[in-house]
Amino acid sequence: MSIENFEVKAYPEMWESLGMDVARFDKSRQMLGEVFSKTYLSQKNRPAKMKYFDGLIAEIFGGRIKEMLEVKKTGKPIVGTFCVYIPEEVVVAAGGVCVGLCGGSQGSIPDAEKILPRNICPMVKSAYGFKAGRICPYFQVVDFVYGETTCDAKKKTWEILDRLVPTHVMEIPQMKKKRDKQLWLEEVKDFKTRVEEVCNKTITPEDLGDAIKIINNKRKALQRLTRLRANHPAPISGKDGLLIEQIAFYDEPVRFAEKVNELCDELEQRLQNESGVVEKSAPRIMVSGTPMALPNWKVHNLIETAGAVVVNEESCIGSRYFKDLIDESKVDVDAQLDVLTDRYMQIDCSCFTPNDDRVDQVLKEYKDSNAQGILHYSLQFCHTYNIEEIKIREACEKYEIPYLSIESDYSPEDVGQLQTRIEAFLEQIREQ
Ligand code: BJ8
Repeated sequence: MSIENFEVKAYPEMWESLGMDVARFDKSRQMLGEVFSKTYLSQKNRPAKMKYFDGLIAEIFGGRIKEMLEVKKTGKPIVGTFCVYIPEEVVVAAGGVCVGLCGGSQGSIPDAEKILPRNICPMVKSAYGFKAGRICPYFQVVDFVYGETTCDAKKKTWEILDRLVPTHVMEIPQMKKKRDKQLWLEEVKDFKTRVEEVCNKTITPEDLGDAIKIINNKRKALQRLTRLRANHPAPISGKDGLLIEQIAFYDEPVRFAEKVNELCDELEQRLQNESGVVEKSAPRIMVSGTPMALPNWKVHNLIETAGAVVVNEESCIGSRYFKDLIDESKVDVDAQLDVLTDRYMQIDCSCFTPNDDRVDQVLKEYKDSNAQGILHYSLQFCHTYNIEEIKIREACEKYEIPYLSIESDYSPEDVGQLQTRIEAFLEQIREQ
C-alpha cells in the first residue's frame, strides 16, 4: 500500500442498509484515508508486518463490519463499549463481539453539540455525535451498548444516548475497598445475565475459560510488543504502537494476537540486526494519561515529527488495557468471575480515589520503557486526569524526570502551540 494509492474502502450499499447518512459519511471516509496516508504511510523504515494493520484501516468501514454482521446473523450479540472496565471476556464467551466505540474524531462533535453541553470531554461528545449523526457503521451494527459511571460526562450522556440505541450502564466503584469489589462482582454478574438473555445461551465454565484465554493472549501479545518498544533504538514508531493499541478494540481477538506476534517476531529480528526505526539519539518519550481513541494521532504525530520516538502509552488505549491478566486456573463460573473481577479492579483509572497505584505504575513504566521524559496528556474537561496530573508531576519532580503536561481536544487549533511546547521539551531532553 503506497502513500498515493491508499484509500479507506467504501461500502455504500451496506452503509445504506445500516441506516447511515451515506453521503456525509463518505466524506469522512475519504478524509480518514488522506490523514492516515499522510500520518502513517509517509513513515520511513516501517516494519513489513504493519501491512496487516494498514489493511484493517483500509477495511475499517467494510471488511470488519461484514464480519460482525455474519456473527450477528447467528444470533450472537455485538456489544459496544466505552471503557476498558467492561469485561469483554463475557461477550466472547457467548460467541459475541465486543467493540470499543470511544470517539477520537472532531468530525462528529458538532452533531453532539446540538444537544450536549460544549464544555464536556471531546471523547464523549465524539462518540455520541457518531450515533446522533449516523456516521459510524459500528454504532449501527451493535445490538446494544454498555456504558459505565467512571466520570460525570459519561454517566449522564448514557441517559441521552439511550434514546438512540439501547444503553445499559454498569456502576464502576470509585474506591477499592473490599465492599467495592463486591459491588463490581455483582455488576459483572448482571452483565453476564444480560448477555446470556440476548443470545439465549447459558455461558458454561468452558466458554468462559476459553474466552479468558483468548483475551489473555491478546493482552500478552500487546505486552510483548511493549517490551520490544523498550529497546534502544526503538524498533517501531510510537505512532504504529498506538495504532495497534487502537485496533485492539475492534479486530477479531485471535487473529489480532497472531498478527501482533508475527510483528513482534519481525521486531526481534530487527533488534538482532540493531535496526531501529529512528536514530539512537532520538529522545524517547512515554505518554501518560487519557486514552487516545482512533483516529486521535495528534500528539504522537507532533512528538515524532519533531524527531523523537514514543516508547509507551500509560493509558487505557495502551498499557492500562493489557498490563494485567486473568488467572486461567479456575474451572467453575463463580470462581472465574471472581478472578476476573480481581483483574478488573487493578485498572488504575483516575476516577478512583485514592489512586496512588497509578503514580507507582507511571514510574514503573517509565523505567521499564527506558524513556527519557514523560508527556502527560489530558483531554480537555477531564477533571479526574487533570487533577491527578498534580501527583504525576510531583513524582516526576521528585525523581527528576523531564516532564511536560498538556491538555488538548480534537481540534487542530492548538497544534502550533503544542508543537512549540513539545519542541522545547525535546530540546531540554537533548541537552541533558
Ligand atoms: S478506565 S480512563 S476508559 S473511564 S477522558 S471519558 S474519564 S472525561 S476515558 Fe476512560 Fe474507562 Fe477510565 Fe480508562 Fe471521562 Fe476523562 Fe473523558 Fe475518560
